[in-house]
This record gives sequence, structure tokens and C-alpha cells, in this order.
Amino acid sequence: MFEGINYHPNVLDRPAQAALVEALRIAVQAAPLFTPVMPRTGRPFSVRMTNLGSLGWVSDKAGYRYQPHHPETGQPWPAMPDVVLDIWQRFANYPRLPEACLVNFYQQGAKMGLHQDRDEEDFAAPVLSVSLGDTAVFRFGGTTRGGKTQTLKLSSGDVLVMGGASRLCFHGIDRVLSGTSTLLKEGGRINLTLRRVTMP
Ligand code: MD6
Ligand code: FE
Repeated sequence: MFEGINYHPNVLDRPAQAALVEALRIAVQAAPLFTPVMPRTGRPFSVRMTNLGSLGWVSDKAGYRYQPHHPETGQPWPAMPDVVLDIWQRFANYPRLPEACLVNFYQQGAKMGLHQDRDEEDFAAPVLSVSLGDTAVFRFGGTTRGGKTQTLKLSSGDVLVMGGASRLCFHGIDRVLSGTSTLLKEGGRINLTLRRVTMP
């Protein structure tokens, strides 16, 4: 494992996973999933997203940024459920609460290219992810593009923390293994990434 990447399997048991999915279903009614597009090219992402918390991450032709409102409804993002704030407090090892919870929804064939999470002001705070539904093949490497990488399977209920030396590691999702979880009735995967955005 790369220094600073901390993997915690099975943090949420099945009832806790189901309760979180239910909370997300309600949140998505207020803040519908949208399809982000790449800056400049306008090429659509294969994942759909929404956000929870005071700030949400969006990507459109103008660029990547955090903003307090949903890009289509103009409404503030729904609050983060207590269970995700509890997970942050247990595993982030950081004194302030997260401001943003990005919700990524992967349907059949969706993936995410190698990237760094670097749109936050505060790299002292880790990024913490919670996986739900089908197992994903997570790829990660060093802080420069093109270096050696390795993979890790992220299953439903698992938590991953990228902090310290790994905060700016390149990482992505090679693929989602369909049929590996029964949590989501239609299959697929949800990943939540919790971040602190602003400086103290
Ligand atoms: C995903 N995760 O698991 C994508 N970023 O669907 C991320 O991009 C990510 O898992 C920063 C820290 C942890 C992550
Ligand atoms: Fe990321």
C-alpha cells in the first residue's frame, strides 16, 4: 500500500448500507443526478453525479469547481447524512468536518480515468471514500502521471482514506464488476467522496 492510503474493509454492515442507500434516494429526489462534461471538450463522463453538503463538485465546459448550488435546479445541495459524518470523524483524522460529499453513480460500463483530486484549497485534509453496491477495481499510483500503479478492489461498505503523502496520488476506477452485490436492485455502484474544500 502507498504511504497515506488507508483501506478499511466492511465499515458499514448490510443494514447500514441499505439505510444509507435509502437516505441517498431521498437526497437524489431533491438534487437529481446529472451528467458532468469535461472542461473544454464537453465530452460527457460515464458516471452520473450529485453532491451533499455546503459545497458540491461540478465539471462543465468552463472547468472543474466547487459551488453551493446544484447546476440544474439552482438549489442548495442536501445535507450529508449523519452516518457519513460519523465515518469521517472515525477515519479522517482531521479536526474539521467535510464540506463536500460527491456522489458518483456507476451504471453498466461506467468507469473513471486516472486523476488527482486537486480542486480543494486544503490538501492537509484527506479525501475519504465510501463504496456501495457492486465491487470496483480501484487503480492508484504515485503523484506523477505515468508511474507504476496497483489495484485494489473496493466492495460495498468499504472505506478508503487518501491523506498525507497519498493525498495527491493519481487514481481511478478501471471497471465495476457487475453482479457482485445485491444492495442496489438494478445493480451498479455508488461512491461517496468526502472532502474538506476551504482553508481553515
Ligand atoms: C470512486 N473515487 O471510487 C472514485 N478520490 O468511484 C475517487 O475518485 C476517490 O475513492 C479520492 C479519494 C478516494 C477516492
Ligand atoms: Fe478522486
